[in-house]
Amino acid sequence: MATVTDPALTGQATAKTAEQAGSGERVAGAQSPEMTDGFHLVIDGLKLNGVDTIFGLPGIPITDFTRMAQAAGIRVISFRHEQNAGNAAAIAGFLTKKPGICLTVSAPGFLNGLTALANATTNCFPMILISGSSEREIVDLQQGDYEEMDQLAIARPLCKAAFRVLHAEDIGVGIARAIRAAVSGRPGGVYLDLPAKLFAQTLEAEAGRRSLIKVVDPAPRQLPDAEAVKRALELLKGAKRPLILLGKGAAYAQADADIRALVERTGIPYLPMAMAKGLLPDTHEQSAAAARSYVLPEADVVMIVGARLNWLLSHGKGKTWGGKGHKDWGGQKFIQVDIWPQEMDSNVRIDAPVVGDIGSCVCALLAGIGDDWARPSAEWLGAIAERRDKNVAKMAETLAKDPVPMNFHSALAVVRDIVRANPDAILVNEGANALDFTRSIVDMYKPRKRLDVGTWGIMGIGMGFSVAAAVVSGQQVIAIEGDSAFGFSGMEVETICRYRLPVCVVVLNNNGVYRGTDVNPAGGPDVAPTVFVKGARYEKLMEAFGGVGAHVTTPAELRKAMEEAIRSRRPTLVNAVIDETAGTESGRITSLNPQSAKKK
Ligand code: ADP
Ligand code: TPW
Repeated sequence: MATVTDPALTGQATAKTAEQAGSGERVAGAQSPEMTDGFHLVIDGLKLNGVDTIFGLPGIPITDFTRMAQAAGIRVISFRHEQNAGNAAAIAGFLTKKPGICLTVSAPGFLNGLTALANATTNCFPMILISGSSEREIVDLQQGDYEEMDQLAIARPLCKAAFRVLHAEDIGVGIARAIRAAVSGRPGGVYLDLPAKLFAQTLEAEAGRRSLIKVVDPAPRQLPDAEAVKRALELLKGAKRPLILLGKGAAYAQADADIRALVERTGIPYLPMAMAKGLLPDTHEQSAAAARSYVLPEADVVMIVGARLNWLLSHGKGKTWGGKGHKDWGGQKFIQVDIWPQEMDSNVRIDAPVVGDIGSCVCALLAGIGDDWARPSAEWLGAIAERRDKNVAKMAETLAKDPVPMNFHSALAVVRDIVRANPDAILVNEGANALDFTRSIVDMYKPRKRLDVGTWGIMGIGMGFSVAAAVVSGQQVIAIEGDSAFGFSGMEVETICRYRLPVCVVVLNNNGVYRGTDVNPAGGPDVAPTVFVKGARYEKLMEAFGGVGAHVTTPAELRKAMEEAIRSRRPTLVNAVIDETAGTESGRITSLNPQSAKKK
């Protein structure tokens, strides 16, 4: 049997004799034990657990590690800023159900990666941030080491679990614990601290091999209780106006066929959250997305699958749900399917919690449904269809317009057509108006094809997500970016060019954050805080690194540039100039801006 330090397996001589490992005074004889070291044990431990890609940025103490990992056959994708590498790892985790790995240097590199780690945890994406760190004894006595920081303590509150490995023989356990913590139960971010000294430690290769762990069943199924399933089905059966809400947990679960069967066999209308779009095609006749403001207050029983009743769902109460005041309950009964028991009752009472992994829960629900399930009344379905058809017709009218200058709608009508013609393409999306309009205008047809700002509404995921999506799927990526949003990770267009990734970035350029029209209230020489350089030529950034740049001002030009990008699969940036007066403050969530009660 090949061992993990077998050179044939790792693509590199991972094991060394004691002499090669540096003990020069020893004469290498037949009896010299084969040696390994911290560098190789980390690589072997990761490979043993199926890690084939690392997203990171080299420097002390991990530069050699990146070389050795590459030599050992791991794909090492090197970024220009750790936050983007971290975002790449996080979304790779979401797409693959395996922890995405981000690798950084100590203190500043670690901190740069930390936002992505915290964001991954918030969004339930499995990732492991591995950072090199400085000398423990100097850090702990605060004696001022190179890049000194107590990284473990800082990471701990921002992730699901944090571990540090001090001895080479513990590397296997450290990696195993990190993997289990990231993917089991509710997925999330894990921090793994590897001090510089650890990499250099040597160990007899055989002892090293024995210390590694191949994690068996890293994300064990969690079967729901039969009683809980029965309770949920009884509640659903008694509903007059049922609704199913699908969240990104449902997309993550990769139980696509069963989820679709559950929706179709019950005949219940459903609403997808942003990253659950495409779990069933957005054009599905049971989609109530275009009648959202009607179904939320009107539904009497709502089954939530892999979504949280957080701000994105107005906490399950208030006017959105038919309540009188902003904290009033609308009277719905809730069924919630989630792997994390503590999610239940977080905002409103959950009448029928179904705790388990979504695959197992949906399977159990399907089994309990049987063949004689009564579909919802024609009255409920008809009322939804009426609103939906009206809203769809209204939107079609808006999209058919061809205003000069181009605006969000006329540009996104093009993107909608392109995505329809390329349903396997992965859409990355960030911005405010650029986000909200894309979400509502561009239909998705397949699961896990829409990646966006998630639970925090974070800017800066764009290029990191795009790189990872292209790397792990090999598919075309289309990134629809507000001009402000793009700026947060824009330098990674070099990374996209370097790895020749099929990414087409479309910057919806309206000269600023939200819009480009604000003026400095004091009338001084500085522009307003939300305003950028007018007429910026973002496409030249892509050209600077050998990619294709296009400057477009009409839907026809936009269509041509996007079609060419997809045909050629070349890195492309389309600077789509739109009306600088288009868009609203904060997009759809303008009401979240605090307003002082004080009279102006
Ligand atoms: P959205 O933003 O789409 O509403 P959230 O991120 O708020 O979705 O919610 C996702 C939910 O899915 C979380 O509560 C998480 O615990 C749950 N979840 C994630 N993966 C699984 C899984 N495999 N099985 C069950 N629940 C899951
Ligand atoms: C890490 C606040 C939300 S949306 C946005 C900002 C700065 C940019 C909106 O302008 P853009 O889009 O991208 O040009 P558009 O279509 O409206 O013109 N910092 C972080 N995250 C968030 N969410 C912000 C700031 C914000």
